[in-house]
Amino acid sequence: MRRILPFVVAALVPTAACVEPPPAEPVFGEVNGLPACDQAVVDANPDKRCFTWRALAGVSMGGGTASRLGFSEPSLYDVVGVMGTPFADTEFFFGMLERSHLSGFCSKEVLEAAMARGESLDDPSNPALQCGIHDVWPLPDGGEPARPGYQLAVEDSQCSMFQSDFNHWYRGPDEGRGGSFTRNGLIEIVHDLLAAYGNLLYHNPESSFLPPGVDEAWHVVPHADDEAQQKASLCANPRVIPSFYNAEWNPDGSYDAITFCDGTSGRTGDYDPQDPQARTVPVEFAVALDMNGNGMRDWAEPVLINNRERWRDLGADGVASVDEPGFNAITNPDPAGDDFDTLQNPEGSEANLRHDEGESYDDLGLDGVADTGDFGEGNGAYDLAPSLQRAFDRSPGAYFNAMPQSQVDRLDVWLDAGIRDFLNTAQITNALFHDLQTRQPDAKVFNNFDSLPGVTDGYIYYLPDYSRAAMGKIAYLRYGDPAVCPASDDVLGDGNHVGPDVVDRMFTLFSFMSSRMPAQGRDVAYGGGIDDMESPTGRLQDFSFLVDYDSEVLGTSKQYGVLLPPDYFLPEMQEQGYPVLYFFHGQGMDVQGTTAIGLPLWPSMKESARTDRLQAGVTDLQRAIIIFVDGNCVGDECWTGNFYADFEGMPSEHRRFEAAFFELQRIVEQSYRVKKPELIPLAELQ
Ligand SMILES: [Ca+2]
Ligand SMILES: [Ca+2]
Ligand SMILES: [Ca+2]
Ligand SMILES: [Ca+2]
Repeated sequence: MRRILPFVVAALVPTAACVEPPPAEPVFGEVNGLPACDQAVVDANPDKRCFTWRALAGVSMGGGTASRLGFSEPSLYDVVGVMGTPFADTEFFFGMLERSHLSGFCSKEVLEAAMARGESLDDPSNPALQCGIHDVWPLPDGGEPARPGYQLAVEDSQCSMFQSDFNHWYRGPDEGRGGSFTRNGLIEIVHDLLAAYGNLLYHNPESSFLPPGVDEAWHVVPHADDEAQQKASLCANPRVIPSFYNAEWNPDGSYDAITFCDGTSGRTGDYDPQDPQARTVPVEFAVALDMNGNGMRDWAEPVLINNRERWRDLGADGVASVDEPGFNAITNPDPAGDDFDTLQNPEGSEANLRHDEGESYDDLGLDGVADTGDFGEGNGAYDLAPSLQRAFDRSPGAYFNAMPQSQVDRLDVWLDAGIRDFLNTAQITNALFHDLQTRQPDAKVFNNFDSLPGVTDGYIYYLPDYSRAAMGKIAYLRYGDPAVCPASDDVLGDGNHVGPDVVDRMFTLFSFMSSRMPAQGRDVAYGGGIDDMESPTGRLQDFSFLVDYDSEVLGTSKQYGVLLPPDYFLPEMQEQGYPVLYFFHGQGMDVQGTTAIGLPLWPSMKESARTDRLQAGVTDLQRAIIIFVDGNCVGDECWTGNFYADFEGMPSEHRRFEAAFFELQRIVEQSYRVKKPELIPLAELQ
């Protein structure tokens, strides 16, 4: 070996003045222990786009998580996929819950009149007690409303906005719903939701979960061995809360509020007091008004909500549409043009379930009653319960609105939602999309799969052009055939929560995500069988598997699913990294199931099913690592889903699921060959 003498080397080194300094290594920031395309590196490199090579996506509960985390920590992700979620816009969602699922009770006067006539409040067949509006499925004989008060689909410009009232929670047809979502199941979901977000129906300084005046013992430990006994004990011992003021039903405090039990033995969303299990499920998050003083919530007795000061939701003009000059129900239904509509007038301030500047309100505190001195009363400002305000602040739309513009420009977003989803996800996602489009004009909406660019004759996931140029940085697919509106329930399952299109939805999501990161050769096809891919055992289990790990954050063992790309074990790839995509499942799903569902993506990362691509030797999906995150409840954590959130409503030390997700990402990035953040010149991205 030839040795260069030190003085010779020294002589060969040019003087410092002549040296072109090496380009400074970009310094990526760190967020939650993960390298990030933080603002400093993005701002310092306007001619490049920063890629973290991470993407987030989820469905239903998980779609809310993907949008919440993706928009609150945009420097960590390149692409966010939000599938079929009612949690896309927290404000709209809770507005819907309050005005629909938790409402529909007769007025104080109507109920008192019925009592004065000696009528039972526990009689669903009494026509005088029908004050709610709700959709019905299945349709009663002949397709006609069976009783006064029943109403078929409530139409708006978006096909249908299904309506529920407290005693009738709409579930729609079984087809396309995905999961049974019975009344008992929905009660569990609301318990979990409010355990995660905190109770949004009241302000209670003593508890972030229980209504004011309800003691800590009014709680069933989820999945405890003696769960049934706990429930029976609570239902036999309702709590009585005197002087629970409420503007609508208890303005003088003369009635007692009570805790109550609900439930059904059937696969239904309805409450029937004659059902043998009608009063077996404690509703921990709400109180009812015991107007007839019998110690239980009768069918017609109202559930109370005291979470914001009362206001006139009439728009800034303070005038209801019917009173606006020129009103005509047919030809001029909204003279001032301020009626809210999720599609046609998302900026409308009348009937948008939100207190807008200029709308009059009662400065009487959250109970709406004068001289009770409760939270917010007489302070000259419009007040919400702090828990409600916090939930609104943490809405995906609020996070998106707070993002720096350079992150808005960096991020690609995929949204989908069914136009006949029993949970009204399209209507809610419309509200989020409006926020997104306001900041990112390059956002496009597509009605049903056939309208995606490049699809001419029947939909297959590999047909559309998923590029930014064709679909926009933000693309929103509203699935379900809009041509059949308004007779929405005639089409069984089309446009429902999961829909008949669930496989198309998954492949379309992954195709979008794949197209939004430079492939850098990860789309070169491999022919042959699995044997040719050289994995440790030569079986698919090498690529698709579950991993147990110890979570320090949660203090327990957890599990995640993995899908490794087909070339992961090839010798020539051992120095190569891959993008990583995290997927959050919804309630009624689990990590085992979603890991299995993800397996069909594997062949599409290996070669194409499309003739021209097959000939060109490219794949349909670029190769990436997919991680399936577990959102299920273990032990007493919750009932059906943890929302991947750090809990506000329940003791949080073992319920820090958001912190646990960041821990999981750190573990994944140490365990697999995940690509590091990278700056790519814009010219290379054309
Ligand atoms: Ca009662
Ligand atoms: Ca309003
Ligand atoms: Ca108005
Ligand atoms: Ca106030």
